[in-house]
Amino acid sequence: MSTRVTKKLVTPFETCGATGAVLLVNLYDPQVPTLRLFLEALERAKLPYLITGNKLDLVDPRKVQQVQKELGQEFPVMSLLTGENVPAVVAEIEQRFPQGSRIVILGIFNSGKTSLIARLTGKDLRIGDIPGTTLEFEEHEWNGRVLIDSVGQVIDVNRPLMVGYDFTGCETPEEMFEKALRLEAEGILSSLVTAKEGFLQALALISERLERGGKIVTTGAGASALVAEEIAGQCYETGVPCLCITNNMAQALPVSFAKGTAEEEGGLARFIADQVTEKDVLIGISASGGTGFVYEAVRLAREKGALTVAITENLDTPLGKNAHVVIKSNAKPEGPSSTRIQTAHLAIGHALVCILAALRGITAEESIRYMLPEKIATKKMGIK
Ligand SMILES: Nc1nc2c(ncn2[C@@H]2O[C@H](COP(=O)(O)OP(=O)(O)OP(=O)(O)O)[C@@H](O)[C@H]2O)c(=O)[nH]1
Ligand SMILES: [Mg+2]
Repeated sequence: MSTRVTKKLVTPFETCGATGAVLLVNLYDPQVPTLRLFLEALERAKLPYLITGNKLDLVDPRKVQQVQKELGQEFPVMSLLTGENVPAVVAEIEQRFPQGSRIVILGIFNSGKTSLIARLTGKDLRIGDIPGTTLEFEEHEWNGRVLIDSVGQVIDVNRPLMVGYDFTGCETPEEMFEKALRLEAEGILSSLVTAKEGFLQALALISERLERGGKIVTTGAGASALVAEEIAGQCYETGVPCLCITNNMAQALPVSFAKGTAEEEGGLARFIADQVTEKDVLIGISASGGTGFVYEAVRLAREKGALTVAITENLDTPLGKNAHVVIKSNAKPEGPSSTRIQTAHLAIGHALVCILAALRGITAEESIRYMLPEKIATKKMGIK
């Protein structure tokens, strides 16, 4: 019923035989543009649905109103953790979907889909804050109905030309190019609101650390490793001491061969945290917020007294929870291959380093000096 596409999942919920759906909204990190995709797909499948907000314990009433406004409808809200308003939501599900219904529980990862099913059925199910705890569709009997647990990421397979971008409607490479660049720009601009508060907080705290002689350490995996490297490079061009450590094996070689580090994520996390002192800043970058060595390095560095900053798309994740400050992008939805999130993270990183430079009064001339090659005498080839 679910098809694995590398790390991500296709959810053709139209084929799971559902007669109704509950769309769970994580009020703490609602990700409205992705929820709109879910709603569009529900409308297309003509499936009766009920929206309900979860994690009420983590937000104030203003946030609830804001999410409801953005989604253009009111819906019941609850906390599966504290139990607040859960009976009312359950009653609404029962009333809405008669006995014999097959109800698919939809929502972004960590919205509490499996938690809801566990609560209703009394079963002991796998629940956790790592993105993608549930990786298969699974059916559970409840009260004369079937509840179908689903995966927390929808890749819309009805858009066959969607890899990184949805090219539906584009006929020529020129149109595709224009669309791709517009979508990249949108990913940056829609992060303006979600990232601003964390960005300004991080900026002030990082400035303090740098003034007191601290350095920046950046880390990330895969595409986020490239973002981490670029931030470190920009730091160097503006005179900020910065070290970048990723899971790039070429970079980890001396350590990995000698000590076995990087064979498992815990070792790499320890290695990264070892390079961070209590004076320093660790910036952990992870689009998902669930990269093991990144969130663990952040936890360890924080324990040592370092300032920790997360750049991520997903707030309600181990990385989001472990860092002192979260700079949240809002570039989703993506196709199976994410591009806009990294573009947004690069823009955030560039802004961070350039504003730090401006605040420190670094001039263009000084910056050029940081970039000039500096020659020092070196031995002749072959002399040992
Ligand atoms: N604070 C808070 N946490 C909650 C609530 N409901 C669930 N959680 C937590 O949120 C995390 C995700 O819960 P799951 O039920 O695994 O979420 P899911 O939607 O099934 O996630 P995936 O399987 O990854 O798609 C877990 O750590 C839960 O304990 C709530 O009402 N409040
Ligand atoms: Mg689950």
